[in-house]
Amino acid sequence: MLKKTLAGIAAGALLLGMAACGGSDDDGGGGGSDDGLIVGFAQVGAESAWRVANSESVKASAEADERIGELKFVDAQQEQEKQIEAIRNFITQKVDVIVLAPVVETGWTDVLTEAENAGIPVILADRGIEEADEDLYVTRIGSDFIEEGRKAGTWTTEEFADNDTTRILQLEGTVGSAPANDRKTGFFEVLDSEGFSYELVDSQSGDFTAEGGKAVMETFISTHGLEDIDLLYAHNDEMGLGAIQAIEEAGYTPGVDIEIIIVDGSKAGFEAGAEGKVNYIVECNPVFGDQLMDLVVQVANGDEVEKFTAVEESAYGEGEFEAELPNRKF
Ligand code: GYE
Repeated sequence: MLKKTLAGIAAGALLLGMAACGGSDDDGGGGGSDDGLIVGFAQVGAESAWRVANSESVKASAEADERIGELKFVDAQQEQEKQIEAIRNFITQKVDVIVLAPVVETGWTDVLTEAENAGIPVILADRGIEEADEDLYVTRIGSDFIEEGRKAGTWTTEEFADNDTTRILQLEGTVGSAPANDRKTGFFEVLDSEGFSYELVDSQSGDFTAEGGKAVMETFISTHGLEDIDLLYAHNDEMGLGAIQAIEEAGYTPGVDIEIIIVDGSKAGFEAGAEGKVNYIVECNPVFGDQLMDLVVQVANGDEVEKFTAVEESAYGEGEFEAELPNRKF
Protein backbone atom coordinates (compact mmCIF):
# COMPACT_ATOMS: atom_id res chain seq x y z
CA MET A 1 0.00 0.00 0.00
CA LEU A 2 1.36 3.41 -0.91
CA LYS A 3 0.76 6.37 1.25
CA LYS A 4 1.65 10.00 1.17
CA THR A 5 0.99 11.80 4.42
CA LEU A 6 0.12 15.40 4.95
CA ALA A 7 2.80 15.55 7.60
CA GLY A 8 5.37 14.27 5.11
CA ILE A 9 4.24 16.72 2.48
CA ALA A 10 4.39 19.54 5.01
CA ALA A 11 7.89 18.51 6.02
CA GLY A 12 9.03 18.37 2.41
CA ALA A 13 7.47 21.74 1.65
CA LEU A 14 9.19 23.28 4.64
CA LEU A 15 12.50 21.80 3.59
CA LEU A 16 12.12 23.28 0.11
CA GLY A 17 11.04 26.59 1.57
CA MET A 18 14.05 26.66 3.83
CA ALA A 19 16.46 25.78 1.09
CA ALA A 20 15.10 28.76 -0.82
CA CYS A 21 15.54 31.17 2.07
CA GLY A 22 18.87 29.89 3.23
CA GLY A 23 17.63 27.79 6.14
CA SER A 24 16.82 28.57 9.71
CA ASP A 25 16.22 26.53 12.82
CA ASP A 26 13.16 28.47 13.79
CA ASP A 27 10.52 26.93 11.58
CA GLY A 28 7.73 24.80 12.98
CA GLY A 29 7.94 21.03 13.26
CA GLY A 30 9.19 19.36 10.13
CA GLY A 31 11.81 22.06 9.67
CA GLY A 32 15.35 20.94 9.06
CA SER A 33 18.47 22.85 8.25
CA ASP A 34 21.32 22.90 5.78
CA ASP A 35 23.18 20.71 8.24
CA GLY A 36 20.81 17.82 7.66
CA LEU A 37 17.68 16.40 9.22
CA ILE A 38 17.13 16.26 12.96
CA VAL A 39 15.76 12.85 13.94
CA GLY A 40 14.37 11.85 17.32
CA PHE A 41 14.52 8.12 18.08
CA ALA A 42 12.56 6.71 21.04
CA GLN A 43 14.14 3.28 21.44
CA VAL A 44 12.64 0.48 23.58
CA GLY A 45 15.63 -0.08 25.87
CA ALA A 46 18.69 -2.31 26.05
CA GLU A 47 17.01 -5.55 27.13
CA SER A 48 18.66 -7.89 24.65
CA ALA A 49 21.60 -8.38 22.29
CA TRP A 50 19.09 -7.79 19.48
CA ARG A 51 18.20 -4.38 20.90
CA VAL A 52 21.81 -3.34 21.46
CA ALA A 53 22.64 -4.32 17.87
CA ASN A 54 19.62 -2.40 16.61
CA SER A 55 20.61 0.76 18.49
CA GLU A 56 24.18 0.46 17.20
CA SER A 57 22.98 -0.02 13.64
CA VAL A 58 20.70 3.03 13.77
CA LYS A 59 23.34 5.22 15.42
CA ALA A 60 26.10 4.16 13.02
CA SER A 61 23.91 4.69 9.96
CA ALA A 62 22.80 8.14 11.16
CA GLU A 63 26.40 9.10 11.91
CA ALA A 64 27.62 8.01 8.48
CA ASP A 65 24.75 9.62 6.58
CA GLU A 66 25.38 13.21 5.42
CA ARG A 67 21.66 13.76 5.03
CA ILE A 68 21.18 13.32 8.78
CA GLY A 69 22.25 16.29 10.91
CA GLU A 70 21.58 14.82 14.33
CA LEU A 71 20.08 11.72 15.90
CA LYS A 72 18.51 12.39 19.30
CA PHE A 73 18.54 8.96 20.91
CA VAL A 74 16.42 8.07 23.95
CA ASP A 75 16.63 4.69 25.73
CA ALA A 76 13.18 4.24 27.34
CA GLN A 77 14.18 1.30 29.57
CA GLN A 78 11.16 -0.70 28.36
CA GLU A 79 8.71 1.91 29.72
CA GLN A 80 5.99 3.37 27.53
CA GLU A 81 5.73 6.54 29.68
CA LYS A 82 9.38 7.28 28.99
CA GLN A 83 8.75 6.90 25.26
CA ILE A 84 5.73 9.21 25.42
CA GLU A 85 7.82 11.78 27.30
CA ALA A 86 10.60 11.45 24.71
CA ILE A 87 8.15 12.05 21.86
CA ARG A 88 6.75 15.14 23.60
CA ASN A 89 10.32 16.45 23.97
CA PHE A 90 11.01 15.76 20.29
CA ILE A 91 7.90 17.76 19.41
CA THR A 92 9.05 20.66 21.61
CA GLN A 93 12.50 20.48 20.00
CA LYS A 94 10.86 20.57 16.56
CA VAL A 95 12.71 17.58 15.16
CA ASP A 96 12.11 16.81 11.48
CA VAL A 97 11.17 13.14 11.88
CA ILE A 98 10.29 11.00 14.89
CA VAL A 99 11.30 7.35 14.91
CA LEU A 100 9.50 5.19 17.48
CA ALA A 101 10.12 1.57 18.43
CA PRO A 102 6.94 1.16 20.48
CA VAL A 103 7.34 -0.99 23.60
CA VAL A 104 3.68 -2.08 23.42
CA GLU A 105 0.99 -1.91 20.74
CA THR A 106 -1.65 0.20 22.49
CA GLY A 107 -1.83 3.62 24.12
CA TRP A 108 -0.27 5.75 21.37
CA THR A 109 -3.27 7.67 20.04
CA ASP A 110 -2.81 10.88 22.05
CA VAL A 111 0.91 11.41 21.68
CA LEU A 112 0.99 10.46 17.99
CA THR A 113 -1.91 12.84 17.37
CA GLU A 114 0.19 15.54 19.03
CA ALA A 115 3.04 14.76 16.63
CA GLU A 116 0.63 14.88 13.70
CA ASN A 117 -0.74 18.24 14.84
CA ALA A 118 2.82 19.55 15.05
CA GLY A 119 3.37 18.40 11.46
CA ILE A 120 6.12 15.94 12.40
CA PRO A 121 5.98 12.61 10.58
CA VAL A 122 6.45 9.42 12.60
CA ILE A 123 8.19 6.25 11.44
CA LEU A 124 7.86 3.02 13.41
CA ALA A 125 11.07 1.03 13.66
CA ASP A 126 10.91 -2.61 14.71
CA ARG A 127 7.62 -3.10 16.65
CA GLY A 128 4.19 -2.14 15.41
CA ILE A 129 1.11 -0.59 17.03
CA GLU A 130 -2.59 -1.44 16.93
CA GLU A 131 -4.38 -1.15 13.61
CA ALA A 132 -6.75 1.56 14.86
CA ASP A 133 -3.77 3.94 15.02
CA GLU A 134 -2.22 3.10 11.69
CA ASP A 135 -3.03 6.50 10.21
CA LEU A 136 -0.86 8.11 12.88
CA TYR A 137 2.43 6.88 11.42
CA VAL A 138 3.76 7.04 7.89
CA THR A 139 5.55 3.74 7.61
CA ARG A 140 7.03 0.87 9.59
CA ILE A 141 10.29 -0.98 9.02
CA GLY A 142 10.93 -4.20 10.90
CA SER A 143 10.22 -7.90 11.03
CA ASP A 144 7.11 -9.85 10.21
CA PHE A 145 6.67 -11.31 13.70
CA ILE A 146 3.68 -13.45 12.70
CA GLU A 147 5.83 -15.08 10.04
CA GLU A 148 8.54 -15.71 12.66
CA GLY A 149 5.96 -17.45 14.83
CA ARG A 150 4.80 -19.51 11.84
CA LYS A 151 8.36 -20.70 11.21
CA ALA A 152 8.58 -21.89 14.82
CA GLY A 153 5.18 -23.56 14.45
CA THR A 154 6.06 -25.33 11.20
CA TRP A 155 9.28 -26.71 12.66
CA THR A 156 7.36 -27.94 15.71
CA THR A 157 4.78 -29.84 13.65
CA GLU A 158 7.59 -31.53 11.70
CA GLU A 159 9.90 -32.22 14.64
CA PHE A 160 7.15 -33.79 16.76
CA ALA A 161 5.13 -35.32 13.94
CA ASP A 162 5.30 -38.78 15.58
CA ASN A 163 4.19 -37.61 19.04
CA ASP A 164 0.72 -38.35 20.33
CA THR A 165 0.44 -35.03 22.12
CA THR A 166 3.28 -32.54 22.30
CA ARG A 167 3.55 -30.75 25.63
CA ILE A 168 4.74 -27.20 25.31
CA LEU A 169 5.98 -24.42 27.59
CA GLN A 170 6.06 -20.88 26.23
CA LEU A 171 8.19 -17.96 27.41
CA GLU A 172 6.45 -14.87 26.11
CA GLY A 173 8.02 -11.50 25.41
CA THR A 174 6.89 -8.24 27.00
CA VAL A 175 3.15 -8.30 27.68
CA GLY A 176 1.29 -6.29 25.03
CA SER A 177 4.29 -5.97 22.69
CA ALA A 178 3.88 -6.71 18.99
CA PRO A 179 6.56 -9.44 18.86
CA ALA A 180 5.05 -11.26 21.87
CA ASN A 181 1.53 -11.06 20.47
CA ASP A 182 2.49 -11.97 16.91
CA ARG A 183 5.04 -14.70 17.65
CA LYS A 184 2.35 -16.39 19.69
CA THR A 185 -0.33 -15.89 17.02
CA GLY A 186 1.80 -17.22 14.16
CA PHE A 187 2.98 -20.24 16.15
CA PHE A 188 -0.44 -21.44 17.27
CA GLU A 189 -2.02 -20.57 13.94
CA VAL A 190 0.21 -23.21 12.30
CA LEU A 191 -0.25 -25.79 15.05
CA ASP A 192 -4.03 -25.41 14.92
CA SER A 193 -4.34 -25.29 11.14
CA GLU A 194 -2.19 -28.44 10.83
CA GLY A 195 -4.46 -30.26 13.28
CA PHE A 196 -1.36 -30.84 15.42
CA SER A 197 -2.07 -32.41 18.81
CA TYR A 198 -0.49 -30.37 21.61
CA GLU A 199 -1.01 -29.13 25.11
CA LEU A 200 0.19 -25.69 26.16
CA VAL A 201 1.22 -26.65 29.67
CA ASP A 202 2.16 -23.12 30.76
CA SER A 203 2.87 -19.75 29.21
CA GLN A 204 4.24 -16.67 30.96
CA SER A 205 6.14 -13.51 30.15
CA GLY A 206 9.86 -13.18 30.84
CA ASP A 207 9.85 -9.60 29.52
CA PHE A 208 12.44 -10.44 26.84
CA THR A 209 15.24 -10.57 29.45
CA ALA A 210 17.59 -13.38 30.55
CA GLU A 211 16.70 -12.83 34.22
CA GLY A 212 13.00 -12.95 33.38
CA GLY A 213 13.42 -16.13 31.33
CA LYS A 214 15.40 -17.83 34.08
CA ALA A 215 12.95 -16.89 36.83
CA VAL A 216 9.90 -18.03 34.86
CA MET A 217 11.61 -21.29 33.86
CA GLU A 218 12.43 -22.01 37.52
CA THR A 219 8.73 -21.62 38.29
CA PHE A 220 7.78 -23.83 35.34
CA ILE A 221 10.16 -26.55 36.56
CA SER A 222 8.99 -26.47 40.14
CA THR A 223 5.33 -26.47 39.08
CA HIS A 224 5.39 -29.03 36.27
CA GLY A 225 8.77 -30.81 36.36
CA LEU A 226 10.32 -31.45 32.96
CA GLU A 227 9.78 -35.19 32.56
CA ASP A 228 6.63 -34.78 30.50
CA ILE A 229 7.57 -31.60 28.66
CA ASP A 230 8.67 -31.84 25.03
CA LEU A 231 9.30 -28.26 23.96
CA LEU A 232 10.12 -24.78 25.22
CA TYR A 233 9.23 -21.97 22.82
CA ALA A 234 11.05 -18.81 23.93
CA HIS A 235 10.14 -15.57 22.16
CA ASN A 236 13.75 -14.37 22.20
CA ASP A 237 17.33 -15.53 22.76
CA GLU A 238 17.82 -13.95 26.18
CA MET A 239 14.80 -15.65 27.72
CA GLY A 240 15.83 -18.96 26.14
CA LEU A 241 19.39 -18.61 27.43
CA GLY A 242 18.14 -17.72 30.91
CA ALA A 243 15.84 -20.76 30.80
CA ILE A 244 18.76 -22.99 29.77
CA GLN A 245 20.57 -21.96 32.96
CA ALA A 246 17.52 -22.85 35.04
CA ILE A 247 17.17 -26.20 33.23
CA GLU A 248 20.84 -27.07 33.83
CA GLU A 249 20.71 -25.98 37.46
CA ALA A 250 17.74 -28.31 37.95
CA GLY A 251 19.85 -31.19 36.58
CA TYR A 252 18.29 -31.55 33.13
CA THR A 253 19.95 -31.42 29.72
CA PRO A 254 18.65 -28.59 27.52
CA GLY A 255 18.15 -29.56 23.90
CA VAL A 256 17.75 -33.22 24.89
CA ASP A 257 15.42 -33.55 27.90
CA ILE A 258 13.51 -30.61 26.53
CA GLU A 259 13.82 -29.23 23.00
CA ILE A 260 14.14 -25.47 22.68
CA ILE A 261 13.19 -22.89 20.06
CA ILE A 262 14.51 -19.33 20.37
CA VAL A 263 13.91 -16.23 18.25
CA ASP A 264 16.55 -13.59 17.27
CA GLY A 265 19.73 -15.50 16.43
CA SER A 266 22.43 -13.71 18.38
CA LYS A 267 25.97 -15.10 18.60
CA ALA A 268 25.18 -16.39 22.09
CA GLY A 269 22.05 -18.07 20.75
CA PHE A 270 23.96 -19.79 17.95
CA GLU A 271 26.71 -20.84 20.38
CA ALA A 272 24.05 -22.52 22.52
CA GLY A 273 22.79 -24.18 19.32
CA ALA A 274 26.27 -25.39 18.40
CA GLU A 275 26.54 -26.88 21.92
CA GLY A 276 23.31 -28.80 21.33
CA LYS A 277 21.31 -26.80 23.89
CA VAL A 278 19.00 -25.15 21.36
CA ASN A 279 17.21 -27.04 18.58
CA TYR A 280 15.79 -24.34 16.33
CA ILE A 281 16.56 -20.65 15.82
CA VAL A 282 14.19 -18.26 14.08
CA GLU A 283 16.22 -15.30 12.93
CA CYS A 284 15.13 -11.73 13.63
CA ASN A 285 17.29 -9.10 11.97
CA PRO A 286 18.07 -5.87 13.88
CA VAL A 287 20.52 -4.40 11.37
CA PHE A 288 18.33 -2.05 9.36
CA GLY A 289 19.87 1.35 10.15
CA ASP A 290 20.74 2.15 6.52
CA GLN A 291 17.24 1.32 5.27
CA LEU A 292 15.77 3.35 8.12
CA MET A 293 17.82 6.43 7.18
CA ASP A 294 16.61 6.15 3.57
CA LEU A 295 13.05 6.10 4.86
CA VAL A 296 13.69 9.08 7.15
CA VAL A 297 14.86 11.15 4.18
CA GLN A 298 12.00 10.02 1.93
CA VAL A 299 9.42 10.71 4.60
CA ALA A 300 10.88 14.15 5.36
CA ASN A 301 10.71 14.91 1.64
CA GLY A 302 7.09 13.78 1.47
CA ASP A 303 7.94 10.99 -0.98
CA GLU A 304 5.57 8.07 -1.32
CA VAL A 305 6.72 5.08 0.72
CA GLU A 306 5.35 1.62 1.41
CA LYS A 307 3.37 1.29 4.63
CA PHE A 308 5.59 -1.62 5.72
CA THR A 309 9.14 -2.65 4.84
CA ALA A 310 10.04 -6.15 6.00
CA VAL A 311 13.66 -6.91 6.79
CA GLU A 312 15.04 -10.16 5.45
CA GLU A 313 15.36 -13.11 7.79
CA SER A 314 15.76 -16.86 7.86
CA ALA A 315 15.65 -19.82 10.28
CA TYR A 316 18.22 -22.44 11.27
CA GLY A 317 18.07 -26.01 12.55
CA GLU A 318 20.46 -28.54 14.04
CA GLY A 319 23.54 -29.08 11.87
CA GLU A 320 23.48 -25.45 10.69
CA PHE A 321 24.40 -23.55 13.84
CA GLU A 322 28.17 -23.94 13.77
CA ALA A 323 28.56 -22.97 10.12
CA GLU A 324 26.36 -19.91 10.61
CA LEU A 325 28.17 -18.65 13.72
CA PRO A 326 30.83 -16.56 11.92
CA ASN A 327 28.07 -14.74 10.01
CA ARG A 328 26.25 -13.56 13.11
CA LYS A 329 26.50 -9.80 13.49
CA PHE A 330 25.37 -9.44 17.09
O1 GYE B 1 13.15 -10.14 19.45
C1 GYE B 1 13.86 -9.06 21.44
C2 GYE B 1 13.84 -7.65 21.83
O2 GYE B 1 11.18 -6.14 19.14
C3 GYE B 1 12.07 -7.69 17.59
O3 GYE B 1 12.71 -7.12 21.17
C4 GYE B 1 12.23 -7.01 18.88
C5 GYE B 1 12.40 -7.92 20.08
C6 GYE B 1 13.51 -8.93 20.00
O4 GYE B 1 13.87 -7.42 23.15
O5 GYE B 1 15.07 -9.68 21.70
